[in-house]
Amino acid sequence: MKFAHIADVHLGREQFNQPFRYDDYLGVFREAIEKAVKADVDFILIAGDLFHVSRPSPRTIRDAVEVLELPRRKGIPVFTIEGNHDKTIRETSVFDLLEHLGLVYTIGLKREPKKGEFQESKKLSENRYLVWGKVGDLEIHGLRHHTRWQLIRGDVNVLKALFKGKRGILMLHQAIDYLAKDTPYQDAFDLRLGELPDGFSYYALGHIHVRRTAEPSQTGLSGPLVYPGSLERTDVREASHLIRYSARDRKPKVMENHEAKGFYIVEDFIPEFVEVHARPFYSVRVEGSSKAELRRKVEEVSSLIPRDAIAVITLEGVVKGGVSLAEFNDLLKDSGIRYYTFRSRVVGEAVLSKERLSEEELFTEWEKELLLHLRVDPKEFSEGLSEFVSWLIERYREGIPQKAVVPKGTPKIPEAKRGESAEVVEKSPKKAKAPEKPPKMKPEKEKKHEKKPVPKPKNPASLDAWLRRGKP
Ligand SMILES: [Mn+2]
Repeated sequence: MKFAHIADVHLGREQFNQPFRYDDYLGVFREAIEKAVKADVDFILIAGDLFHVSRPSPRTIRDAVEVLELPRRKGIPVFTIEGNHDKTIRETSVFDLLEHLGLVYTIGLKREPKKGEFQESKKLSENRYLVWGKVGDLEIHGLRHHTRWQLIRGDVNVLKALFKGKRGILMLHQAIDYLAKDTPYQDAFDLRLGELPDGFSYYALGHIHVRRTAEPSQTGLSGPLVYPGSLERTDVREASHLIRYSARDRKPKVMENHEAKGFYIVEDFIPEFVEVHARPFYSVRVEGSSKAELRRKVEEVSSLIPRDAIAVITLEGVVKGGVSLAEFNDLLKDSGIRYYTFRSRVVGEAVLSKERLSEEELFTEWEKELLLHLRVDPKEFSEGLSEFVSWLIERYREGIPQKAVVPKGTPKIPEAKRGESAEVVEKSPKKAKAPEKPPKMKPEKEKKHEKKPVPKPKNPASLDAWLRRGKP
C-alpha cells in the first residue's frame, strides 16, 4: 500500500499581491500531484487548506479541477479534509462541488451517509454521519479543522470519542504541541500529544507549514505523526536562504536554510520526502547606523540574490532621524529581482511603510487563533460561550506567548518607539486588550439566559450533545 500525503496547498493565494505567486502555488500543486501519480500511489491525501480561502475564485476552481483530473483519470482516489483556511459554515462548499465531480472524497462528519467504492459511513445521530475513506482493507479517518475549544470540551475529548477503536490512517488539520516547537504555532497549538486518539498506523497532519515528523518511539503513539508542510514558501520564516552579515569580516554571507518544500510518499507507513520546486525565497537582514550605511549594504547584498527569487529585506539599527522605506526603493529598481520588499525595524523617528500589511503579517499567531475562535457561526458561538471563556481563561493562566507579540511588519502610521526592546513588547496594546474580551461577552450571555424561561444545559458534556449542536 503506497500513498501520497500533501497538505497546505493554499491554491489561489497571490502572495504579496503578486499575480505570479498564484502561478507558483498552482505550479507546485501540479508538480506534487504529477509526482504522486507517476509514483503509482494507491491514493492521495490532502490534509487541509487545499484552497487559501473558503470561496475560491472560478479560476482557482478551474485550475484545481484540471490538476485533480490527473489522478482521477488513473483511478487514484483523493481524500481531503477542510482546513482552517478553506472550511465553511455554509451548507455547500467548493469541496461538495469537487466531490460531485468525482475528484475528491471529503471525510469527517456529514449530514448525509456515503457509500461507495472508496467511502463508508456510520450514523451517529439524527442527520449526523461519520464518513471515512477506504482503499482495500485500509480505513482513512479524519475530521475537518476545529478549534481547541470545540475538540476538548471539559471532560469530553471529541476526537477520542469519535475515533475510539478505529484503525488505519487519521487525517487532521490541527497544530499538535509536540511538533509545534519553533513554529508559529508553538504557543497557539490545538492539541496536546496525549489528546490524540491512539491506534492509527499513520497520522496525516496539516496546518503547520514546516516539515515535521515524530516516530512512535518518540511519542508512544501507534504510528508516525507527519506534517509535510506547505508546498510553497508562505512566510519569511520558511525562507530557502538567509543573507546575514558576519560579525567577523563584515561581509554578507548566503546561508541555505535547509527548508525544502514538498510532500510525502508513504509505503508501509514509512514516509519518504519528495521535494517540489518552490521559488527561492531570501530572508535578508541589513544593519546600519545611518541611512548611507543601510543603502550601501542593500546594494551589496542585491548581487547575492538570484533574479528569480523573492526577497524580504529587513533593515535594522538605530538611525538618527529614522528612515523611510520609500528611500530604498530606487536601489533595487533595476536589479531584476522577481519581487522584493523592505521591512523596517529601524529605531529613530518616523518609520513609514508603503506596504499594506495583510492580516497574516499584522496579527500574531495567538491573535489569529483568537480571531478564528470568534469567527464561527453566531449560534454555535453563543452556545459554546462558556467553553470558549474557560478556554480563554485557561490560556491566560498558562501565560500568553511572549515571543509571538514581537511586531513583524511595519505599521502604516508613524510610531517612534516600536521594536526597541522587550519592554515595548510587554506594553503592546494588542496584548493588553485581549484579556478584556471575556468580561465583555459574559453579560451578553447572562442577558440571554434571563430572557429564556428554560435555559439550555450550560456544559453539554457528551459527544451526543456535541453532535447535536452546531455544524460538523
Ligand atoms: Mn495552512
